[in-house]
Amino acid sequence: MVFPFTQMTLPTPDHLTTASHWGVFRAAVNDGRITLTPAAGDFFPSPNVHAIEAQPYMKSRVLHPMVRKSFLEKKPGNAANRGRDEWVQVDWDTALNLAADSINHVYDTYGPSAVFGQSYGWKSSGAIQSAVTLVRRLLACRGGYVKGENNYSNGAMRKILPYVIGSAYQKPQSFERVLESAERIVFWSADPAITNDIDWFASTHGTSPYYNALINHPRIRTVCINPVKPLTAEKLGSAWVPVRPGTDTALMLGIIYALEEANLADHEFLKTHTEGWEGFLAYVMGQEDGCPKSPSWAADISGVPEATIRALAEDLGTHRTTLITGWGAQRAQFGEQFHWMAFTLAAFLGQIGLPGGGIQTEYHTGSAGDPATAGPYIPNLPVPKVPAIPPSHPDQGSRVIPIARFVDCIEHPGKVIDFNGEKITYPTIRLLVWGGGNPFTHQPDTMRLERAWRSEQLEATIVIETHWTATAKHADIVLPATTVYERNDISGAGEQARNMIVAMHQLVPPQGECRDDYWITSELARRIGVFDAFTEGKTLEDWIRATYEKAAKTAELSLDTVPTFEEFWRSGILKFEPTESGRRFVDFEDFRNDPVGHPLQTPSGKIEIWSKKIESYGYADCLPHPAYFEPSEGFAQATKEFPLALVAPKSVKRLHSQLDEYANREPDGTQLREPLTITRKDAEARGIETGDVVLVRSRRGAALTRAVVENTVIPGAVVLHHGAWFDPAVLDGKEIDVHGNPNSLTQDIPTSSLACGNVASTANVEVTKWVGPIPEIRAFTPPSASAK
Ligand SMILES: Nc1nc2c(c(=O)[nH]1)N[C@H]1C(S)=C(S)[C@@H](COP(=O)(O)OP(=O)(O)OC[C@H]3O[C@@H](n4cnc5c(=O)[nH]c(N)nc54)[C@H](O)[C@@H]3O)O[C@H]1N2
Ligand SMILES: Nc1nc2c(c(=O)[nH]1)N[C@H]1C(S)=C(S)[C@@H](COP(=O)(O)OP(=O)(O)OC[C@H]3O[C@@H](n4cnc5c(=O)[nH]c(N)nc54)[C@H](O)[C@@H]3O)O[C@H]1N2
Ligand SMILES: [Mo]
Repeated sequence: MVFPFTQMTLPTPDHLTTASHWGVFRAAVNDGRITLTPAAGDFFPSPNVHAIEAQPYMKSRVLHPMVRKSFLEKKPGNAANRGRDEWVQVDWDTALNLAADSINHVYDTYGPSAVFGQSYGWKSSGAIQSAVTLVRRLLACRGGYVKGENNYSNGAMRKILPYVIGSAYQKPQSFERVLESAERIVFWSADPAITNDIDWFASTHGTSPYYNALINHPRIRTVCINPVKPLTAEKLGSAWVPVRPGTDTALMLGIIYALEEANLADHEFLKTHTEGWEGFLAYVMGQEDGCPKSPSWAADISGVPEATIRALAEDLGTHRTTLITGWGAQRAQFGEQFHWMAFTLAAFLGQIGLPGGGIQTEYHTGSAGDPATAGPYIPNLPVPKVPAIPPSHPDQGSRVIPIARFVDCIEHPGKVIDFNGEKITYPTIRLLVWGGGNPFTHQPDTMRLERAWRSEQLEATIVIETHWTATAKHADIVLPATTVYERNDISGAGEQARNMIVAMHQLVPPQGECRDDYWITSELARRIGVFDAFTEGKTLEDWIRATYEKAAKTAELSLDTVPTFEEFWRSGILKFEPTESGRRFVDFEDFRNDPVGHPLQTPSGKIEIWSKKIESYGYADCLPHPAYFEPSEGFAQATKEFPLALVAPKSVKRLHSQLDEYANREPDGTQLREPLTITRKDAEARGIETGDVVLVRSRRGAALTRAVVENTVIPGAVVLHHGAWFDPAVLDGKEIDVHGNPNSLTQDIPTSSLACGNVASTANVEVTKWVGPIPEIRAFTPPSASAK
């Protein structure tokens, strides 16, 4: 079996170059060992370089096509055994034919409404070999699939902002302008020192010089409002205001109330640039519900002392203030309220549209704030649009579901839910195809996902993976993909600023029998009868060249000379400098100066603090104005059985689950469990010390972790970072995760009827010292397999 286009006529590179989410690198290879050196222009190289270099060689690599034993014997083969069956190593033809048969069978019998094909996930850098895009393109060519709308990153924010500012995305202000003019910067639920390590394309860490300039800055004072002491606070020496998770909107309301009391609210700005602020103020003052949202009310809920709330109002209200909002607080029940209330607070401060003032909703990731260049966008292969499912189809349901509801959808075909003003009917899902994503890491309530994944309704679960993640271990068929270091590709660098185009050179040969994502999906396309549509007759090399040549046309507008493809491929990097307009950009500047001439794309043309559109939906969980809602779990819901609140933020050592094999690895190779941060007070009450193996339980599941006793979280809350691999084991007849994946504990509920986003914290837990025998960590051990 050979791919028809095998010619490899790419020019020989002068420098080996590669790109990953963590950076752009020059590479050297000695005896198969990769050494990566951050490319010139990377201001703050990732601390994770050594783990990245080891990626192709990790113990957890998938090296051969594998099929679950009972699936191979008879499809779907005891679906309840997914994740605990034996494995059979097969040849590529057998694996591809089996996968193609399953795909064909589901399409021919039920149609595209039975296929969940969103394949959500952070795959690897590289425009052409983006596994998630290739899976979608493949299934679109076969007739379409059920799409997952929205995302796990900022689902609540992206759905609420169009109602508030008329756009889901806010173009970031140039950091130059912030540095020139700001006096206060509030990092609210934002920890850019951690989250700016990566980039959807490849990070150049372009904002690190600006962050460095904030250390001991003579004019700018920084504050971090967060249940967890952020690394950013440590690096910048910021004040840390610990807040109870899920209570920020109460805190913001308290600040707004205090601004009003102190005559510091900018009523002129509210009158000219916002809609519905008076109705909202009635809610703040308690005229709507009899409850004034005073600083003392806010203090009781948020745990932030009343005096601090008043001091914050006074300080922010009398200085040029930028609010930098991260996304952690919106990945929670009622998460929509966080950014709506933050914009409302910024409007009360009246500085939106001023340099160094207002609010930045993207700053903590993708190095937003790095002044924009005129560099081209490097797109993935297109996913063709497909016609709607014929209405008469027996499996008919909505073609699009909110992405984070996919488990609910598998469990409840035909169920009707609210979603952003519409009604969605769940289709009957019978096939999952996943490449480049890890639902056993991203979906809340992993054990509920596992139960749904084991349903007989699913005829097949096909996973294209580089590593034996929990998702791969739960598949029927696993197709082994090369890592970026084993193949060629092309990438942009600098998600927001578009600083570079990077040639991604193959550094080492494929491990085992691994094949490129483009090869795997092309071979599947051949077997499901869509090869020509899928490949358009192009080899990988043709796509790389075509992508560059299209980008070069845009590059011609800003560069004196644009290298030919051959020159680019040999040199590896094409760089773009910030433009003058990029360096001077201030968001909402035109709107501020002339709200009538430059209206926002909202119904009123202004910032909507009261949305008639949302009012028309009549949702109980998203009112016409931003509000505080008490979450179903958290501080206010502490019980004797589950007294603590969980926070599950990003880890400095991983990108989600990626690199986890190296995140808790001792120099001698010993694997440790994921650390759980608990305060001294809470640890002492439980007889727990640093290094103890501790069990964390919630109403949904349990995980074994390693205690770190430290006062870096608000007392009453514990921290378990996102991304430890789910590692289930049955102990005393009950399944527990023995490695520390936080989603073993979280709730799979929608943020609200509006965004139906995912919830990553909003969970009560209890922590106890583990006294039983300590189970082995098997997360990174590939399953053993018999040969066919
Ligand atoms: N509790 C909690 N849950 C969360 C979050 C949280 O903070 N807390 N964060 C949420 C967020 S913001 C997100 S975006 C999601 C992230 O969820 P995901 O994006 O699903 O997580 P990743 O671990 O990045 O998964 C990417 C997978 O792609 C695989 N992969 C990498 N390169 C390749 C390749 O070249 N080919 C193929 N075929 N596969 C490849 C990797 O091995 C990995 O398993 O998680 C969400 N879930
Ligand atoms: N190193 C690294 N960087 C990453 C990622 C990664 O996995 N690793 N993932 C990338 C991705 S896909 C995304 S979407 C972005 C996500 O970026 P974010 O969503 O901003 O990152 P998180 O760490 O989930 O949350 C940010 C902060 O919110 C805090 N927080 C949690 N709950 C609350 C709350 O109720 N109130 C307040 N005030 N704060 C709260 C957390 O403690 C954390 O410090 O990061 C990106 N960058
Ligand atoms: Mo994300």
